[in-house]
Amino acid sequence: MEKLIITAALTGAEVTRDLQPNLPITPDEIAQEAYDAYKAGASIVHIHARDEEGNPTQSFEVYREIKEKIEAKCNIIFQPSTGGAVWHSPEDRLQPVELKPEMATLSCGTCNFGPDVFMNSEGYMEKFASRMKELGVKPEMEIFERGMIENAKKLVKKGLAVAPLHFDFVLGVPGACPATPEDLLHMVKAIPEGSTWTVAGLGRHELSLATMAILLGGHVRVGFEDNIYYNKGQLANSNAQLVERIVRIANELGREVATPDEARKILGIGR
Ligand code: KMH
Ligand code: ZN
Repeated sequence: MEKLIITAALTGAEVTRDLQPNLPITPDEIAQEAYDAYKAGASIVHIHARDEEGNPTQSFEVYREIKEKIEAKCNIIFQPSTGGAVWHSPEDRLQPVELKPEMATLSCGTCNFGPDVFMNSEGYMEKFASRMKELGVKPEMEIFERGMIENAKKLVKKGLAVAPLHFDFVLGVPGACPATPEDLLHMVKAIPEGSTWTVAGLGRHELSLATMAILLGGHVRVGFEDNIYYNKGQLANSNAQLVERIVRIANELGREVATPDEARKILGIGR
């Protein structure tokens, strides 16, 4: 089995310091948290930037500062969000792609997102995909619902994305696909042969779906964006603490953990 790629989703757009006092917000805090996650075993960091008030921002400048600060510390793969927050415009969301990161997320359809709607029309998905292709940015296809896999395949068919694709199943968003083992299996069976995949189970589902992914040959995303707890009622101390647990489980189950360079090879980055 391929080595395990662990992504640390450090901040997200929805979590606040009131909910998780250890949430990294400033570029310095995010870079330090990325470095700690890297030392713990993460090979990708999924980044959401925040402005000086702590609100989500898709500012090119803030992402640039974060990217430079992380790169000064380690060679972890920098993966900015193009999902942003539900209220960001598509134009704003696309800004960090102009930094030409090795990877960026690409949400593959519209769904309910708690009380809100996370809008991803076909036209904008195509725009995001083609800009990423032009700049040589590997998209991570964010899948919140089963039909979104078909949207991702359509991007390949239209020549806007290149197979093999890398998918991230984000399961357990209120209003979208639940995070049961059966739901994950359904998703895994639906992606084209040769694809790679990771799973981000929300809240208490993070650990069970991560363990399934380790066993099934998939990859794992953990972090405060998806889950702020270590155990029921016990907040996590850091993103690194959540990464460390995945490394321990992988070791127990006999799955080796990938370094950033090994992750690059598995994902075909920089070929
Ligand atoms: N914050 C969500 C509305 C991504 O990063 O690409 C979208 C999101 C997806 O987090
Ligand atoms: Zn995100």
